[in-house]
Amino acid sequence: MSPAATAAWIGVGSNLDGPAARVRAAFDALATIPATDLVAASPLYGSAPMGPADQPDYVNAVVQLDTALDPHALLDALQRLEAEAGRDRGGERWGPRVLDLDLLLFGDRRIDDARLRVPHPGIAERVFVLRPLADMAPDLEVPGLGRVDELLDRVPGGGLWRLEATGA
Ligand code: A4P
Ligand code: MG
Repeated sequence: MSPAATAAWIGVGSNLDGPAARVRAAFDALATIPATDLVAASPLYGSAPMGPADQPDYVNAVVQLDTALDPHALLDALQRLEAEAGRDRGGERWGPRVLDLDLLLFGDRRIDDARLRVPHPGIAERVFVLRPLADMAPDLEVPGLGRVDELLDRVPGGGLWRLEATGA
């Protein structure tokens, strides 16, 4: 990747239609984004749903990319992959989905416009984001909020379990 590449961190979530396989397939799909390398993927975690409780448990993970795209072009690519996975954008807020790809961090950038907020606004409250992020980069600085391991210490730890490599 060129020297201009930026480290981008993506939250991956699914709670429908074979979620663990969906998350693993998303790792492969993320690796096909143009001008972008997949650097690392976290372990998979099971997690209790945030939002409406009458939906299946989630599988969550985090991926580190190295990208020469700008953040909005990367968001376009993520939304394309969600659509290809059969994501129906008409569902209720925080309702079930086959694939959710959130742009968590884009280098040390802070972005707040009509399409994109980075760091992702939920990052500091979500154990299913912070735990896998801490597996890969505990000392990473979340712009304006602090280190990943410190943020993780401050969120309730329940409702999250590590899945085995072969887990469903
Ligand atoms: N958008 C703005 N900033 C971003 C960003 N940093 N990354 C805009 C991605 N998108 C961003 O997103 C709505 C709009 O947000 C996009 O069009 C984009 O322009 P969406 O993915 O269509 O909507 P959504 O995902 O239904 O809503 P929202 O509020 O983003 O939900 P979240 O935060 O994605 O949460 N429980 C567990 N255990 N695990 C989960 O992964 N996920 C959700 C969804 C609910 N409960 C969960 C989990
Ligand atoms: Mg989302």
